[in-house]
Parts: sequence; structure tokens; C-alpha cells
Amino acid sequence: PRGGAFAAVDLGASSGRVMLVRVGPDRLDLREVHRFPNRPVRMGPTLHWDIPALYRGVLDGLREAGRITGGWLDGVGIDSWAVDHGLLDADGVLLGNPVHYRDGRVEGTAEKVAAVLPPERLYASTGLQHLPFNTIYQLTAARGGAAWSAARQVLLIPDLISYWLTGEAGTELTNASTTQLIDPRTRNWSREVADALDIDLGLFPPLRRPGDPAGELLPHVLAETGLTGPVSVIAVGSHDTASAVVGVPATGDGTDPRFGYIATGTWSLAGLELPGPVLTEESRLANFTNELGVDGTVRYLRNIMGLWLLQECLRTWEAEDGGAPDLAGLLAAADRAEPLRSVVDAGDETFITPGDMPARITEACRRTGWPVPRGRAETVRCVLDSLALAHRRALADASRLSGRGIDVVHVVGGGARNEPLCRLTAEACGLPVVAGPAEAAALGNALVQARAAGAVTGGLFELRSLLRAGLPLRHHEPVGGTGPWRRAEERLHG
Ligand code: LFR
Repeated sequence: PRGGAFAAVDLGASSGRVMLVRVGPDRLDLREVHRFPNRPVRMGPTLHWDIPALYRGVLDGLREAGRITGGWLDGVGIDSWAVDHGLLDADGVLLGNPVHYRDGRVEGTAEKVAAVLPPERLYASTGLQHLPFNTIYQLTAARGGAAWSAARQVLLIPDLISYWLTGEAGTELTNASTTQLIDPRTRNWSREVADALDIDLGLFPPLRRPGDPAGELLPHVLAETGLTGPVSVIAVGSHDTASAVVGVPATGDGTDPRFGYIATGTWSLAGLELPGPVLTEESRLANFTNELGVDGTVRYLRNIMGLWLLQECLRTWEAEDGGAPDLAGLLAAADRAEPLRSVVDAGDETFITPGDMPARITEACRRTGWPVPRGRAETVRCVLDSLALAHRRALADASRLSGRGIDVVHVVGGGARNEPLCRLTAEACGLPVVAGPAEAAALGNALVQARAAGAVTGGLFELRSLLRAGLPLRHHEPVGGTGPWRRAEERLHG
């Protein structure tokens, strides 16, 4: 293997970035070449993604990457948040800006789906946790609309970007698993679910697996980005969480990988990497998901509200103040505030939609009999304690339901930079936390490309050893007992 230069496009719910990642048998370095905001926009009653702005950000990033390498790239890979999609008409033209999963259109669709496919059967067939915005609910909401009758193809967000770059359509498997139309045992479409919901699977282009070729940049894309062709697009774990878990610098060798992970960003995704799904009724009731990962793995995890709670508080305060609040100051004040004074259930669906988060936190504390936070520092403390508590609970549940022990917790993604959050998570779990890399998704994206392009070889263990060698990681030992956390958990969840 000779190494190479890869562009990893990683679109998150609050920002997108293009990283230039150089990977070789004993080399891994990454450089952020372009970062751009992801600002959803409400048009009429509906919350949309500003997909043209995101696509422009991708093109700008590729141009910048090419400027650094002299026009040459060994691969391009795209990952983004899951679940959402665009509809294409018979000419391959996008029918309206994709709808944001936090939009209210899915209200009431879970009941419709449950009426034809009971939740027990849906879980037994797909292993997916109930999230009110899973693709099947969005498709249920979209049906009946004018765009739907003109739609000839459904493309998930990374596949849509890839289609514009290459002219070739495919459905990448790890992200497809979040549609709730995939059977995690066969790692293929579930006819049973599609038939029951009357969804035409022919709307989805053929499945691709991470590492599969996904086309070459079109001539006009080369012209616009200044890149020298041919440039291959390579399918990666196109669900950002799939790529982020490839980017976990774990040491387990695959036979006894006793690590838990928390991919933190807008969401916290806390769980385990398993060789196969857990589809028990107990697992369904605990709302655990079996998303498909790279190299035949399963991500057994629970979605926790994540830093969205903090982001929405900040947005509310910014509107009040007419300027951005001082985040570092708030985090420091929260760190000094009384521990575990109040906590909320960070899995509570009432936090999903955008809006006044401090008010919703106050309301949740009142409802459950916890003291109401007095001011911003205590609100932020409540968010951090609540996230750490939810991390503890998710990892303990994952371990119990799968029968696999955990010796160490890896915190990756943007939240790895949040020192108090990592420290509180170590304390709550009673386990050492290794924090970093913050850019796990982009790194996991690039590593899968690099292997497909022959720049490196090996399985997840070998890919991860490059991360361990190449990146600064922070270690947090659990200090203090888990007693207060156990008591808070009992009080909150009974
Ligand atoms: C994280 C993530 C989660 C998914 C949520 C919505 O960015 O991809 O894994 O549940 O966004 O798509």
C-alpha cells in the first residue's frame, strides 16, 4: 500500500465540513479544509434542510482540498445524519428541499403504521428503536402529497449528494438501515415491512456497501472544483454514526472488544459494537436500536438527546440577549454549580422539536418533582448531568441486554471536546473515558475509503490502530463513587 489523499465530507445537523485526510500504512493526518453552517429553514409550515447550500459547501470544500493537493484526490466519501431523504422525479430532478426530521409532519404517523404492523413485529423484523422520525414515518407522511405522486426515486441525503457529484444513484447500506426497511439479519431490504406498509422498494436505488465504488466526479463537477479526473467517489459508512464508530480508537481485537462508545454531537449515541443484532422484546422495550455498521457489525445503541439540549438553550438565550452567550463562561459556571441538583430524562421525545429549551427543561423538572434550575448556569449543569446520567443508563442497559461487559468508554465526536461532559460521564458510568477524536466521523469515512483504494489494509482493528497512533486522546478516570448517580437514576426512572 502506498497511501493516499482522501476528501471526507461529513454533514452534521449544525455544520458541514470537508476534511482532507492523508492515510497510509503508518500515516494518518487530517486537515479541515472547509467548514460551513447547516441552517435549516422553515418554508411555509415545514422545516427543511437547505440542501443547495450544503451541496455548495461540499463543492467549495472539494475545490479547497484540490487546491492543497494540486488537483488530485484518491477518493471522496460522504456521510451525514441519517433517516432523511429527497424525492427525485422521472428526470432525476429533486422535488423540493428535503424535510428536516425535526419537522412536525410525522405526528400521528406512528399510530397509522402500528395499525398495520404492530410494534413487536416491526422490531422483530428491523431491530430499529422507535424514533418518531424514522424514514418509514416520513414516507407515510409524504404519501398523498403532490410531490409523492411525481416521485420516481428516493435518495437518502448522502446518496443525494453523491448522485449530484457522479450522476449515479445508489442506497448505502448503513444509512439504509435507519429507514426501518432493512432486516439486520440478512442486511437486506425487509419485504415483510415494505409490503405491510405498501412501500415500493423499487423507489430506492440498489444497495451499496461501505467500500463499494459509487461513481466518478462528473465533468462539470471537475470543472467547478478544479480537480483533475478521474476522481472516484467511494461508498463509506454514509450514516455519520457508522463512520464515527469506525473512528473509535478502541484496542479490542474483535474477539473481546470490551468497549462502549458514545458518539456525541447534536445527538449522543451510546452503545456497543456487536457481531449481530439483539432482537428480543426486552431490547425493544428498552428502545435499543440495531443499526448496521461497517464490516458486518451492528451498532447496538440508544439515541439520547445530546448537545441539542445545550444548542437549543443557547439559541433561546441568544434571541433574548441579541447576541451569542459566552459558552466557555457558561460551561465553567455550570461546572462549579451544585452537582445533580436536578436532572431530566434526556431520552424524552418532547425535547426533539426546536423551540424554547430552557422553558421545556424547567417544565420537565417541575413535572418530575426536581428543583427547577435557577438561571443559566444551573440549566447548563442540569443538561450536562442529565446527559451523563443517560450515558450511564444506556451503556448499562446495552451491556445487560447483549451480555457483553464494558471496560472502557470512548467518547467521540464534537462532545469529546466538552471536558465537563466527558468527566461527568466517566464519573456516572464508573468507567474510564477516552475522549477523542472529535472528528471521528470524518476519520472513519476516510479510513474506509483508504482501504477500498488500497492505501491501507486490514479490518476495523487495524484501521483503528492508525487512530491510536496518530491522535491526541484525553483520558478521564472515574473519580468519586457512582452512588449519587444511581440514586438520581432511581429517582428519575423508578
Ligand atoms: C447523528 C444521527 C443519529 C440519527 C440522527 C438523525 O448525527 O445520524 O445517528 O439518529 O442523527 O438522523
